[in-house]
Amino acid sequence: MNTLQLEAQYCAHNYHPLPVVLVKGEGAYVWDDNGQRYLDMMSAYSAVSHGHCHPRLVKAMSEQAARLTIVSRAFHTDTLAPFLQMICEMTGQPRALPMNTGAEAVETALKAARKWAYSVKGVAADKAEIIVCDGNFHGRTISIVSFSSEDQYKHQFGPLTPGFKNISYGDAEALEAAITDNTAAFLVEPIQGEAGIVMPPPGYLAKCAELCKRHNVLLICDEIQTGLGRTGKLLACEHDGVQPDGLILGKALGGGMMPVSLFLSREDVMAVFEPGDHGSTFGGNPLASAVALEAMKVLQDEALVERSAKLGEYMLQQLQAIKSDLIQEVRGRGLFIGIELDPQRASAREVCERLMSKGVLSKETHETVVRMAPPLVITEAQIDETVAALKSVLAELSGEISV
Ligand code: PXG
Repeated sequence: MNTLQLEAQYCAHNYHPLPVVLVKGEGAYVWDDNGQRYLDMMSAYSAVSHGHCHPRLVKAMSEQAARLTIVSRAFHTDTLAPFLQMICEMTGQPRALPMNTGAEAVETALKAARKWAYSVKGVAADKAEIIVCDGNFHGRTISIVSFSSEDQYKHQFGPLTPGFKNISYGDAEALEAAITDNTAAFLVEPIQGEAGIVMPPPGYLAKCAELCKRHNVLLICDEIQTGLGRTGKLLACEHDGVQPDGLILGKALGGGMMPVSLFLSREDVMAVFEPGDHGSTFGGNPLASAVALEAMKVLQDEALVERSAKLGEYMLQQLQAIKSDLIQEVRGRGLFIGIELDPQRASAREVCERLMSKGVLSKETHETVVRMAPPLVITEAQIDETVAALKSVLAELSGEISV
């Protein structure tokens, strides 16, 4: 049996991966089990922003792995505080609560918002509401899928968790109309990644921040995918000049080496957590903290945020210059780009399959969007290679492309 057959036999079928078996990665490249090299335009949905197997991160991880890995939070360790100090100073958030996966950090934010609503804002018991957006993606736990607008994410996973109110994304007036005295928080992605790199109108987040402030509602930004340089700023909310009351980070925080996530917040919000209220066996462990600290240093030392802004603009221009009637729109910010195809004429899955045969790995988001979110260490020449491969795929598919 080959690897694909073995996985098909033993693994739950909750994914539909492209038929490639990866065995090695370095920078923006990955290799399959036949020695074929690919450019990675996915970077694990932004988790591998530093590139694969970054030498400094491999070193930090192996050194820490040989020293101390997991002790739980029952004891202090010498790695957690320096990591949290650095990320708090970088983001301007006074305090952080460490978890592992993105969904856990989102759950942490929801718990913080509810407890803050009861203990600080004065909402009556069990009445707290959290406003979220249609098209959101915040993870896969029961509570989080309860407020997804995507049927498949919640179908037959009920009973669902109450206490959430959906509004349309990008509509600040809808937010104002949805706020009541019981509203604890507004949870939002500055750019919706899983919905297909959906960008709200300019100034949306700033308007939301103003409304939240006026109504004493917490603005919580899920920057698990958009944060840490992906959109050309350290945080995507900076494009709107917004400092959220709560911030959720994950993915690239772990340097592409391991799951590390955080909920960061204001003092009065984080103060709701007392010993025993919340936790995680692995959250903030020495291995994760050492790797994440080094990952943040690499981000600064290699100016990856600035690189994302510059190369993202270049890539967007190159992609927008492609003349193909299969493309409806190319949109994005920094190295976070979505290519929307005409659903009548092309399927994003097929484009991704053909890109793979030309040495470029990407993944469709819904049926119509091809994602381009490479490691931030990608070079201009590698972007050119990707754009050339895409042009050639589109030419094959339409038989009529002029550049
Ligand atoms: N928030 C956002 C904005 C995300 O993109 C999560 C939360 C959840 O993170 P975790 O670490 O719990 O997956 C994400 C995750 C998938 C999948 O296979 C998830 C994401 C992107 C693509 C696929 O569930 N984003």
